[in-house]
Formats: sequence, C-alpha cells, structure tokens
Amino acid sequence: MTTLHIADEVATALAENRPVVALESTILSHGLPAPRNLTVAARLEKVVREAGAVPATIAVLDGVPRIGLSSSELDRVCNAGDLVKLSLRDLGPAYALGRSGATTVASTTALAHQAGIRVFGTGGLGGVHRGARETWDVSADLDVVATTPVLIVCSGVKSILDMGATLEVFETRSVPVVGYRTSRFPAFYRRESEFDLSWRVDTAAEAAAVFAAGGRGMVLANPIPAAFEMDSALHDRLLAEGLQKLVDQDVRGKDVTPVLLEHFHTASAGVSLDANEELVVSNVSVAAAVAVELFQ
Ligand code: PSU
Ligand code: MN
Repeated sequence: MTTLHIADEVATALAENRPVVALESTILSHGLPAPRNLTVAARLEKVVREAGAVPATIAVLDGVPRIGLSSSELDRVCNAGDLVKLSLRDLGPAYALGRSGATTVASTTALAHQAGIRVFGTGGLGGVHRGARETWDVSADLDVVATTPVLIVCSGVKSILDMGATLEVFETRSVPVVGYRTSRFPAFYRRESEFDLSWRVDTAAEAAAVFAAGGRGMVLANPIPAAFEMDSALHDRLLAEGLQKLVDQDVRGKDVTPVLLEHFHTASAGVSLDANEELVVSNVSVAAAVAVELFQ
C-alpha cells in the first residue's frame, strides 16, 4: 500500500505524543473560492497552533498522500484548478495514476487515522441527500465516520441534505452525535435544527473523555458562532433557489455539494462565505482544544 508522506513537524509531534489536528482540503479547493480559501487555510492552521496543537492539512499531490502541507503545497491546493475531489474510494486510482486531489471528510478521516491522528476539525459532513430514496446519494463520509476511530468536530450537515435521514443513518451505524454546548443538532448556517441530540458536553475535557471512553468515531456538533448565524429568511431563499438550480442544470452526484455552496456564496453577497469561514474556524479551535485534552 502507498506510504503516507508525513510532514516533519507533524511526524515529530506524533512521535512525541503531542496533539495534532487533521484538516481537510476539499473545503479549500471545492468549498471556498480563491483567494478566500488561502486566507481561511492560513487562519485554520494558526488557530490550531495557538491552542497548542499541530495542524495537519491533508491532500494528495502528484499521487503522494500528504499529511501536513508546506505553504507552497497549501497554495497549490487553493489555486490549482486541476485538483479533483477525492473520496476514500478515489485514493487508490489517484496514487497509482499520480494524480492530485483534495480529500473529503471520508478520505481525510481515513488518512488521519492511518497517520495516527485522532481529531479532525471541519465545516460540515456529507450525509444523506434529499431524494436519496431514488438517487441512493448517501455520502461515503457516513460510512467512514462509522468505521474509523476519529473525533470529527463540525457544524452538523448542511440544510441542502436530508438532516433527519442523516441522523437516522448515524444511529443505525452506531455513531455518537454529541452536541458541544447545545442539545440540538446544528444546521450549518443556522445554530439549531429541529432535531434533538441525546448527548451534550459543555467542555473540551468532557468531549475528550467521551471519545476516549467510547473508542469509536464520533461527531462533535458545534453550532456556528451566534454573530455569524445566517438570517433564516435569507437561508430559506438561497436553499430553494439552489435546489431549483440543481434540477435546471441536472447536477448530480459529487457535484451537488460544490454547486450548492457556490450558489450560496454568490447569491448571498458574501454572507454565506463569512458564515462558512467563521464556523470552520470555531470548529477547528474546538478540535484543537479537544486534541490538547486527549493528551492531558
Ligand atoms: N460540506 C461543506 N463544505 C464542503 C463539503 C461538505 O460545507 O466542502 C465537502 C466535504 O469535503 C465533504 C464532502 O466530505 O463535501 C461531501 O461530499 P459528497 O456529498 O459528495 O460525499
Ligand atoms: Mn454523493
């Protein structure tokens, strides 16, 4: 099997039993426009460092799986138009054929685990798509979270997905979904959805204890900071327009999420971009705090 290329700083931290936080690259290459993605990437790494952990942004470059990117590699992920979206099933082809790509939650989680990293901070998970009864479009993210012992901090799943169905799959696959200072499942751009959670923690130490005790993959659901929550009328309008756009342009499969995100960003005059950035920063800072607690 292909060997991981672990950046020196990350390898040293892992060898010395110091906290490391995994970060994904699809959110940069396919979730945020350039040059905003680069400022967000730099900010995420900074937030992790300030909390006393080491950031490891993950991507595949020229067929090499990289755990921790240099600034020129990060630049490439944010600027190169040639990066494909790589889910877990795409890793073998990308390695063997020498391709470059950005890793999703599924592939980032798997690679983080392979490298010995236990905590991952991101924006939103993939899930069950609306209309999945006909399309069978269920993100591989769910399967990987269910089978890989990594704690993922996110703001729930986007309202573009079928949230109720996604939560049912988490239950079926025995994935604990734990609210961070909330008893409701967050809805990405909005702090709360209509769905209650069975478990809640109020500190990073509690989150770390839950993860350590369970020994399974888990979702720590952290709502968007209140100041950046999207107005609900604006949110509902963007969602309706975006869903219509998918129908009009016959968008399917792995293009659905990027197309919807793009619509939110362009049609909201940047409101959704600010929201997206702030929620990821918040999730990554919680992830770093939990990673630090795991090593106490
Ligand atoms: N949600 C976001 N931004 C993103 C994604 C999800 O708010 O960029 C990306 C993540 O990388 C996630 C992937 O793992 O989309 C899920 O894609 P799919 O539904 O095709 O599995
Ligand atoms: Mn899909």
